[in-house]
Amino acid sequence: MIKPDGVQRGLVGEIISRFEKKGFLLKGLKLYQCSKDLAQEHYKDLKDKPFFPRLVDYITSGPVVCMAWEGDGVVASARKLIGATNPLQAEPGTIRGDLAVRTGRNVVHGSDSPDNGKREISLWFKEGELCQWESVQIPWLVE
Ligand code: IDP
Ligand code: MG
Repeated sequence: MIKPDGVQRGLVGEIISRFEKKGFLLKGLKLYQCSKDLAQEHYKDLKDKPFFPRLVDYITSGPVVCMAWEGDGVVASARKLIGATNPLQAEPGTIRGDLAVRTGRNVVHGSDSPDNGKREISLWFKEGELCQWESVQIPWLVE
């Protein structure tokens, strides 16, 4: 997901492009302004953290871009492309390492496990919003 700061800062194309160029397949995409309930549910594992209310305010502060990406090892690989939670510790070359400076404005979210990926897709996308299609690039990406 591209967070509201990524949308406001005009980074949508840049961020989508990094996942596309890597070779993952875009199966779902939408601009979406989420409710506090959805933000709280999405981040429920962090509900006891002191920054939780600010996190919910941040994620609901403007539209986000919801994305569903498919590919071998996509969850772990996307986390590497995204970089460390604190952008000042994220490696150069990662999205957060290149494009952000604060943990509380780190421009992008990525699911931390395949199970959470499924959970988050079902939270953020409705039935029928994902597209099933096969890329003509597959034989050039996978031997
Ligand atoms: P992740 O996004 O790298 O998976 P998590 O620990 O799951 O990191 O935290 C979720 C989000 O909560 C972070 O991306 C960041 O926006 C916010 N967050 C995490 N730790 C802090 C903090 O110490 N201060 C403010 N915001 C934080
Ligand atoms: Mg996380």
